[in-house]
Amino acid sequence: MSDFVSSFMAEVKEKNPHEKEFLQAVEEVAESVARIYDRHPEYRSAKILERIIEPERLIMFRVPWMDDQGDIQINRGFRIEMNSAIGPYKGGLRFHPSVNLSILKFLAFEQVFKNSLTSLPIGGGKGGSDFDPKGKSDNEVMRFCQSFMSELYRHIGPNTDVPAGDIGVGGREIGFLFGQYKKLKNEFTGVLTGKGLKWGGSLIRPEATGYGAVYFAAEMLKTRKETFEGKTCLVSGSGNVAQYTIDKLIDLGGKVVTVSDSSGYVYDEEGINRKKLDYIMELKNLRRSRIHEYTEKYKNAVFTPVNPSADYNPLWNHKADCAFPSATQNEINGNDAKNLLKNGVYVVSEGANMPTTIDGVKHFLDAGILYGPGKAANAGGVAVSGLEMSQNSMRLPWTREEVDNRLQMIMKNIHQTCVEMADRFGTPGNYVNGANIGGFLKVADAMLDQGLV
Ligand code: NDP
Ligand code: 2IT
Repeated sequence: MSDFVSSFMAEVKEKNPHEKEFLQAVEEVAESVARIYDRHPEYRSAKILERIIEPERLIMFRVPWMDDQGDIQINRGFRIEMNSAIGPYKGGLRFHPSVNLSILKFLAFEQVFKNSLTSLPIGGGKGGSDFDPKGKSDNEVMRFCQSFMSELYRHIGPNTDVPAGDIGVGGREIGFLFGQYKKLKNEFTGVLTGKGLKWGGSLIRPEATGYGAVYFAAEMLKTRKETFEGKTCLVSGSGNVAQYTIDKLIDLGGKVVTVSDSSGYVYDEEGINRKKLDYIMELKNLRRSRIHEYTEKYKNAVFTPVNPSADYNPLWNHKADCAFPSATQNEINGNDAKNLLKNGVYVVSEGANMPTTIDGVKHFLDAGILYGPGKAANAGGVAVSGLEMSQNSMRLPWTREEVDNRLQMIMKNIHQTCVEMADRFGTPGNYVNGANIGGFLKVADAMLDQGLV
């Protein structure tokens, strides 16, 4: 660790002692920014990184709602408006019992760089609640969303802050949130993305994160003149990102052998074909059920429960070529990274945000594999959100092909930026530095232009 990074991190730790996920995300970026500061003292003297790590605004609020039994429930709501140098705050909402300030600050921080990489005019934000949608009725989810929006509506707007989905927030939740915003503001605007297709949503938005993670991996493979044809892939998660990652991998000739949720994972040696993927979508999206049920229908597949506090996750210990972590943060630790490498994995494209611990990242970088960090590899979701905003502003929807072509172009450009920046700053092939530096420079220049605000 350079002197700059250790003294900078010591200060950040002192100010945010309990925010371990946030500190992890900042440390990784600081290592890359140190390279920029060495060559460009103007960013150092303007204290750009020191400013970027402080949210422009942080909103925290009470979310009271009534459950189906008539009992009062209280959750906590958050919105972190992290950086608006290049556009309105933009980023998802996460509803999950683990949500806290550290997790949302890390996500908002990552979002700033990710959104910058998309080349669209979107700043960074994130929000959510410790509400757990699991096991709740549609009416309970609706009442919660209405209460959440009854406070959030005064802080957001199509030119101010545009939330979207993340873990636990999909089409159903965006619908309830949009309905309440529209009622309170008496305005039909593009204030949220991931909307339904009949009321302002964009084609390809549901698919975008997963498709984008595969497009990014395809670009990485291209640098070695390879394709997905015949490659075995490990995918974690079974939600939005995992489903469309599998969809695109099937399209491109890959063989996906795993899928998971927070209770464990399924290994299907024969591979998940389109029919099986349809079943996963039915299980997760319609029946809102658990992934182990997959093995009740497809008897050759094996379900293994996973203990989250174990030393390693057996999902990452199968022979494969590629891995697409698509569940949550820190799902690949140092042991998992070693297991992946031992099993022949040489392509990792992160659909999830920060799924790999710092130790795990180090193993991937030392091994020189094709490792695409989340802020680059999963930027397709927010990129198509940006395209949804454009279509809303024009009041003109684009076709599926138009949006998919733009998504492919954006992922290609992000890949190119990563490669060029990694080269220019002396670490060829290091997509972590490439993404951090590429994302940072645009935001930093905008901040310099706009003065000390
Ligand atoms: P979903 O809610 O649709 O699915 C989440 C999946 O991850 C579920 O299978 C869930 O299992 C599993 N999961 C969630 N938390 C944990 C945990 N603590 N341990 C193990 N498994 C867990 O969310 P998304 O697919 O939208 O999001 C997945 C990841 O992708 C997140 O990191 C998110 O930040 C990131 N991402 C999402 C984007 C989007 O557009 N949606 C864009 C860019 C990144 P279970 O059902 O058991 O909870
Ligand atoms: O992490 C992410 O990029 C998202 N959850 C999507 C954000 C968005 O605004 O579409």
